[in-house]
Amino acid sequence: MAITLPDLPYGKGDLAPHISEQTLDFHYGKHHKAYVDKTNAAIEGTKLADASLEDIIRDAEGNNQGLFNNAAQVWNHSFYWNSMKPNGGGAPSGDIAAAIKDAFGGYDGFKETFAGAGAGQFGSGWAWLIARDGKLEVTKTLNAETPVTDKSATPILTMDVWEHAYYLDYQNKRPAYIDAFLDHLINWDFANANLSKA
Ligand code: MN3
Repeated sequence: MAITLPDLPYGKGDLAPHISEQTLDFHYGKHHKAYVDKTNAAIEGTKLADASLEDIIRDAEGNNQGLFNNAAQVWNHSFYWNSMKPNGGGAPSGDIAAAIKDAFGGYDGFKETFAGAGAGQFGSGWAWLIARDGKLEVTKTLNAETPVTDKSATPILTMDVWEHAYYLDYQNKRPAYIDAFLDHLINWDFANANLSKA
């Protein structure tokens, strides 16, 4: 049972003008697909050939860096696509709004902390909103690293800050991409669904 490239939860042009169709052509159609293909090539004929993506990531961590990088990037990108939706962003509603108020004092405090994590990740990586012990936290990870390997964390949202996520649309201006993600793209329905499992 090979790992499959999941369908995007919206059309490739549906996040424009904040993320262009051209960016999704490359980011989903080339980068994400390549991570899927390389993961499948690495597990074929091994004990992990029929394992779930999460089990592949946990097995490869600290043990097979090449497989870990590709498998974790498959998971991280699928989670990232679902962390966005057309006409998303802005202040949240539902249980996530109360949890954000509890952890960050309110939406403005969350924005500042999350944007700081994204802008402050030197080089390639990810900014995350996670739940741990019933409370929200913002974290950042380097390269392919993922909270999937952190047993006490439940991922709520993620933002890709690798240059390939924003360079075609924003060139070197990562903070402009982060602002667009926060103001126009965050899928709070997905965050609420993840929070309910934490
Ligand atoms: Mn990416």
